[in-house]
Amino acid sequence: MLTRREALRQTALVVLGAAAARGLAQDTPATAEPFTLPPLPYATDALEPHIDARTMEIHHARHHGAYVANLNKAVLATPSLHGRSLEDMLRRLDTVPESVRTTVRNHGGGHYNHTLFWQMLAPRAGVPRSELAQALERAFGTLDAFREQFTAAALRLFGSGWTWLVWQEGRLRILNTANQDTPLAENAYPLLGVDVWEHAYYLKYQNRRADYVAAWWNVVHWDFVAERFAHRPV
Ligand code: MN3
Repeated sequence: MLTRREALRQTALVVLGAAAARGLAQDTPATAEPFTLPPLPYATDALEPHIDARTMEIHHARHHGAYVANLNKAVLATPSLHGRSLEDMLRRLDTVPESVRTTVRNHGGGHYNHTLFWQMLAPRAGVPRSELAQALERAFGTLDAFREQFTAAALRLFGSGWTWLVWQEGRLRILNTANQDTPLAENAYPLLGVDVWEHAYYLKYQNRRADYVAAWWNVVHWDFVAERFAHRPV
């Protein structure tokens, strides 16, 4: 049985997911800006001390904002893309006209990845819920072993990119993507991801990515991850 508080929280998660999904679908007609920067689901200082307010401000408004602006410019200039969802474009990049393919890959990928990233964070981390916890244990042995393998993947990623926990070919996997490439392009469904671009941590942690990733575990929104796992594609 769900307590009332849990039920309210799940409703909030679903509403939040729906709001973010709207940001990834295009409004018609195509004259308007097709994609919008979703608001952060918490205050910029909510993840202190693990992720500082200034980093969150710049990361959300400027970096994510620029991905949205550049994606909109490319889509508006390309009539064959009008009305297509971002997920569909990223899943089938080969169907995106060559003139804007790199822009959609980088800036569309940036919009998709960051829209998820904000929702994957919360001031209080919680713990993986039972179904997800059991699946993680089956896949990686123990929850600690999962954390260790995920952290190791994030530290070994050279340059800019993301480390993900994904559902791919019927199993849980850890996946690294370069730059703003998305798991969608690898036919994988992202459950949890950490942004390891320096812009995600340099102000507070400088070059110490290991310290950033260690702190990041404290603000993982496990309820959101568990919801995605429960609704993963079969
Ligand atoms: Mn980023």
